[in-house]
Amino acid sequence: MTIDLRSDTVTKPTAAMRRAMAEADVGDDVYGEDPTVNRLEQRAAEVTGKEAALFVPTGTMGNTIGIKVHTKHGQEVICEARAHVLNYELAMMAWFSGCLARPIPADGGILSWPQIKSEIRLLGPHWAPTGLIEIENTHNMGGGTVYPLDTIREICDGAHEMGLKVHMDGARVFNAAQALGARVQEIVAPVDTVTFCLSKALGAPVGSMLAGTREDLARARLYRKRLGGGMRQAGVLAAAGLIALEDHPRLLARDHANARFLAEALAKIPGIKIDPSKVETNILIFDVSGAGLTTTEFSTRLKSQGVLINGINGREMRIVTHYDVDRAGCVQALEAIEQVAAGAVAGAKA
Ligand code: TLP
Repeated sequence: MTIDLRSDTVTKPTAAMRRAMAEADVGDDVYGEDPTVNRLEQRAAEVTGKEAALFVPTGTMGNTIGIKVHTKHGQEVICEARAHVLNYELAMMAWFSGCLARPIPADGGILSWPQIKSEIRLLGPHWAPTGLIEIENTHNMGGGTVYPLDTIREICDGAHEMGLKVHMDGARVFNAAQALGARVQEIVAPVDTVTFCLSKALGAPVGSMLAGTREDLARARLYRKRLGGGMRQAGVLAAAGLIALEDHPRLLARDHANARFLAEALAKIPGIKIDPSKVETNILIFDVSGAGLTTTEFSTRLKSQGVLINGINGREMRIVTHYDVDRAGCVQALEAIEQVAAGAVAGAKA
C-alpha cells in the first residue's frame, strides 16, 4: 500500500462521512435553503466566535474573498514572504483584488508587530497604501509553526489602531489550537476574518470556511457567487464537513505525535537535516542535500518504495502527517527514507 505523506489534503472520507453525505438533507444553497450548509455555517461561526461564516469550496477561495472584503484595488497586502496567499494561490490577490503583496521574511513564518509596522505605508506620491495585514496560522512553509496568542493580539491591536484589518489564513488553525491547548475561538478572537479548511487536517473531502462579521460575510457571499462558488445542493459536502468540524479536531494530537516521532528519527539519519524541536504540529520540513540527491531524485526513489513525499525546493522536502497514515505507516516511510539516503551517500562516495 502506498504511504502518502505529501499533504493532509490527501485523506479519504471516513465511512461515517460517506454515510452522512448519502443521507444529507439538502436544498438550494444559493437561495440559502440548504439546511446542512446552514448548520455547518452556524457551527463554524460558533466555533470561531464570529458573527457569521460561509462555506466555500477551497481555502484559496476563502482567502481570496477575505482579502477582497477588506481591500481596494491599488493597495498592498502585508504578508510573510512564504505565505500561501502569495506563493500558492495563482496571484489571486492581484487578479481578483488588484492588490500587491508586500512580503516580509520572518523566522519560521511568524511575523511580529514591529516587523509589520515598519512596512506599513500610507498613500504618497510614489507609494501604494497598505490595505490589509495577512497572517498564516499554522504557517505551512514555515514548517507548521504556530503563532503565540500574544503575538496575534499585538498584531491586531496595532493594525486596528492604524485603521487596518487583519485576515488570518487559518487553513490549519485547529492544529494551532491543538498545539497551544487553546480553543480556536481564543486564537481568532482578535482577527477580522479567518479562513479555515475542513479538507486539510480535519479530513473532509471538500470545503473551507470563511468567518467574520455579519456585514463582511454578506459581501463575501456575493463574491463567492462571482467566483463561481454558488454550489446549490452543497449539503452533501457540508455533511462531511460537519463531521470534520465536530469529530476530527480530537484526532490531531495523534498526527502531531507522529510528526514529532518522524522528526526525531529523521534527525538521526545521515545526510538528513532537521531540528525536531521546531516541529510543533503536523508539518515537517527537512533538508536532504547532505544525501547528495536533489529533492526530485529523492522523491522518485521514495516513490519506487511506495512512499510519496514531495520537495518544496531543490534541498528541502515536506512531510504532512494525517489520519490516513498511522504510526506503522510512519515507521515504513522512515525505513524507505533511510534506504534512499544511505543509497545516495554510498553512490556519491563510489
Ligand atoms: N495547501 C496545500 C498546497 O496548496 C500547498 C498543501 O498541500 O499544504 N492556506 C494554506 C496555509 C494552505 O496550506 C492551503 C493548501 C491553502 C490555504 C489553500 O487551500 P485549497 O487547496 O483548499 O485551496
